[in-house]
Amino acid sequence: MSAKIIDGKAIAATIRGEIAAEVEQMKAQFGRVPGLAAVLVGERRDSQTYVRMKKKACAEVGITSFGYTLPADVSQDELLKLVQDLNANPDVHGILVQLPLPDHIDDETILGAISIEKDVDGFHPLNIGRLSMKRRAPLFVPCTPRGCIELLDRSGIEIEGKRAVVLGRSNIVGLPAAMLLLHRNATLTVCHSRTKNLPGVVREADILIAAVGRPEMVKGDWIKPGAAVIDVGVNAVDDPTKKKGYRLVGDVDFAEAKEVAGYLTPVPGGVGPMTIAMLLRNTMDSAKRQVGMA
Ligand code: NAP
Ligand code: L37
Repeated sequence: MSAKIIDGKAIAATIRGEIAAEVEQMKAQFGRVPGLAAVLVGERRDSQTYVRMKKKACAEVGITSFGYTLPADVSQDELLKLVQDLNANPDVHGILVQLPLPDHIDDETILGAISIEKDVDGFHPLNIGRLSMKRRAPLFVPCTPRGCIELLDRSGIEIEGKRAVVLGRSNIVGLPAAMLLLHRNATLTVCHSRTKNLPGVVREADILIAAVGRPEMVKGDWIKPGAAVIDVGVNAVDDPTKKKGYRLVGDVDFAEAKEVAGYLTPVPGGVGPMTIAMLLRNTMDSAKRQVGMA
């Protein structure tokens, strides 16, 4: 059997089209467009790339982006001051502080300072708390986990009643992805670095979300035949045949998994583009709430 490859790039393009139409409608009805502030601290290459891609995606759908690049040694107070200014700015409907932040800055303090109405990354403790409780709706769902669920939904994969395994429990991916699957009535197992017999646990999954940051760790014989496999990992591995000297691989061994899984996301072109599409979606929804558009 060969898995159906879920085309995240195409699904993300569809979503961007939906958002562009809503931006037009907002412009016509309210004379306003959504605004996203993207804050980048320091010079990490990966973060620079992602923030650049996010700004470009904003421009493509008609969302105004405001970029703020701060030096790695900026003080916590200065960053806090910027967040407070953005909270007060009526043209900014969403605030994204790209993680990870330098070590001398306490990310909990910064994320907690973002107005929850503008927390389009969904990392404010109140949004995470609501995400974790029954019958409480967060204002925003974190982008990458939301993108994973959207890929399942738009591929017609049922979640309710299924055995779901999330590999990884980070604050930004694994944990919120697990909470979303629980809300959707999956029967959930969360694995991490202390899990015993990982292949055996993963093999029970009808739905697998892999977010460990270990290149091609999940092998074909870990996967239940027919399972839906969402590969969140974005790992650079050396490859002298490439112009850049590296290529990107996921946390799943794609060639092996393709022969076993029912559905599989590629890397690149799977979850990554969805992360950005969901950021636009959250920013659009935030602007709609703030201008009073239904
Ligand atoms: P992270 O903060 O490093 O968390 C990794 C998680 O995996 C931790 O819970 C860790 O367990 C677990 N883990 C690590 N090694 C393991 C092992 N050998 N066996 C079992 N569990 C193990 O990473 P993250 O931020 O969640 O990111 C994960 C991956 O997703 C990375 O490749 C990252 O680049 C990618 N990512 C992609 C997107 C996207 O949009 N596509 C967005 C964000 C991240 P412990 O908790 O026990 O340490
Ligand atoms: N929302 N996302 C949000 N907030 C943060 O603080 N760190 C972080 C975050 N992570 C993030 O932006 N990750 C991410 C990862 C991959 C892509 C985009 C965002 C992506 O589009 N990846 C492409 C390949 C990109 C490349 O060629 O380098 C892909 O197709 O997977």
